[in-house]
Amino acid sequence: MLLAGVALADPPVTAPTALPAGTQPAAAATPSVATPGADITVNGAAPTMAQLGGGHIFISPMGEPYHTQGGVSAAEQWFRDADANHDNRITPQEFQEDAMRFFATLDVDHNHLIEPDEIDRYESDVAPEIRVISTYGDPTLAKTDDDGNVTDPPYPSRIGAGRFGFLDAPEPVVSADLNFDRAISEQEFETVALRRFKMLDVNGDGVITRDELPRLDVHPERRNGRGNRFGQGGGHHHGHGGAGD
Ligand SMILES: [Ca+2]
Ligand SMILES: [Ca+2]
Ligand SMILES: [Ca+2]
Repeated sequence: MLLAGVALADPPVTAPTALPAGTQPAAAATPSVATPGADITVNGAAPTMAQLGGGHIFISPMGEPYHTQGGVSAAEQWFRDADANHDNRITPQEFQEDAMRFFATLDVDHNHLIEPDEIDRYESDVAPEIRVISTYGDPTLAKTDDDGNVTDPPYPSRIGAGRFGFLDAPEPVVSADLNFDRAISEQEFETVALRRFKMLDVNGDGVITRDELPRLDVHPERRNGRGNRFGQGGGHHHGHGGAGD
């Protein structure tokens, strides 16, 4: 769809002089925009209207897995769901409501806490993809020099859920346990949601728009090197998956 829009904005040059004398160049003033399913207007379109990229697996900032089959990316699907009033901005309230809706799905026994058995369920049943922790780089990027010395491929910069989301949070639910009592309260989850909101509101204007969100790889499993523009270059974690050294 976007490509179609680009093509419209930059039409092939056809020689207007080829028109027979007296023929009105009627179509010129009204370029055809009858692209099927096009809900994006070219004129004055806000940059926030561009869909979020990325692949078909996405872990939301609060840890909810999204899977899409085609069409929109999983990140885009999350944005649309979180943007409850569909104004292309996610407010802190919308972000927290999205978080607490997800919290309720994790709080199986409805005691307003996510406790260890519910964390286990989250990690093994709800979002098993976050457990696929690889500390090894893409083997196709390994280099062998003339002497046969092999240079390991670069380590991936993200592990766990961090490979599928905007934030470098390998386990976004457990990391909301602010007081380390092995349970996540509603208040903790809300507090952490607001913190994560602020991290993603890069320009600090109080709303999250699509254009300020980090770009996601289509193939996050191949992500390595420096990661995206969200940075985290400072050794936020060390890629050993908590296995102990
Ligand atoms: Ca909104
Ligand atoms: Ca519970
Ligand atoms: Ca913002």
